Amino acid sequence: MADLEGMAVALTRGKRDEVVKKVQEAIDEGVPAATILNDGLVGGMSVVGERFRRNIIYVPEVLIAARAMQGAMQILEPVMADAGVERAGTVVLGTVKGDLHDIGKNLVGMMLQGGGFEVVDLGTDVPAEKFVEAVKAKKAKVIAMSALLTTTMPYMSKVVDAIKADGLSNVRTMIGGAPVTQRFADEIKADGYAPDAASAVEIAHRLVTA
Ligand code: B1M
Repeated sequence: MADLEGMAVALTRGKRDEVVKKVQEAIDEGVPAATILNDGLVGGMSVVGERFRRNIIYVPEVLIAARAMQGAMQILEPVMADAGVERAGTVVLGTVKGDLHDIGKNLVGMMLQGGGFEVVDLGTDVPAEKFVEAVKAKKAKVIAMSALLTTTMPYMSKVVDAIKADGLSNVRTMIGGAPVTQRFADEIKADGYAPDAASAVEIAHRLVTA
């Protein structure tokens, strides 16, 4: 019988091969892809996110769990596409122009993927036009921006303004990164701010359902 609980536990421990094996067994037994995703993988990644937020585990453990999640998604994604499983939404993610820091941004991307989102990662040094193009091309609901430098933070407001100038009123923006604060998010009229990767998932869910 499919072991979704064991899958979630193996994911929290970053046991990639075990997670992939359990996902394959569940697929072979005909467990719906949405059940595997939500009850097994997303459940496991939520635990990882919560432990990370409470400083019970740190960046390396999250990266190892995320690697296991990615391995599982490689075999689950085609099944999900065939079954027409809806993702929580699409998030366009990137570190803003002038900024090359991507470790935190990558963690956010992995946690969002673990939270059921499709993530379009534009990488680092991303100009406003590229965010706008991607959000249109992918019909994304959320743009998530990262900045690690006090000198690149202000660029986030250019992206927020570009979204508004393009009339994309249904697209929500969220920001994060070490120097970024809720106060700054309010100042530039971003729709959300997340202090860490785990909270980014909660904020993204809130923004897509708002
Ligand atoms: Co740079 N760097 N760096 N750096 N670097 C900092 C940020 C700095 C604080 C170091 C220092 O001086 N103490 C400083 C910034 C000072 C400032 O602006 N006030 C700095 C500087 C000055 C620079 C250069 C200018 C140095 C130089 O060349 N003179 C240069 C700039 C290059 C550029 O971007 N144009 C530079 C270069 C680099 C490296 C290339 C060497 C390397 C980056 C490698 C890479 O990312 N691939 C690097 C690194 C590693 C750091 C430090 C040491 C670590 C950053 C990191 O990865 N943290 C950093 C000092 C520090 O923070 N202790 C520093 C771990 C990561 C998990 O945390 O990114 O904060 P973080 O992400 C968190 C949250 O912030 C949040 O979630 C993550 C997980 O919880 N989060 C989001 C992040 N993005 C989010 C988005 C969200 C939500 C949450 O929603 C959308």
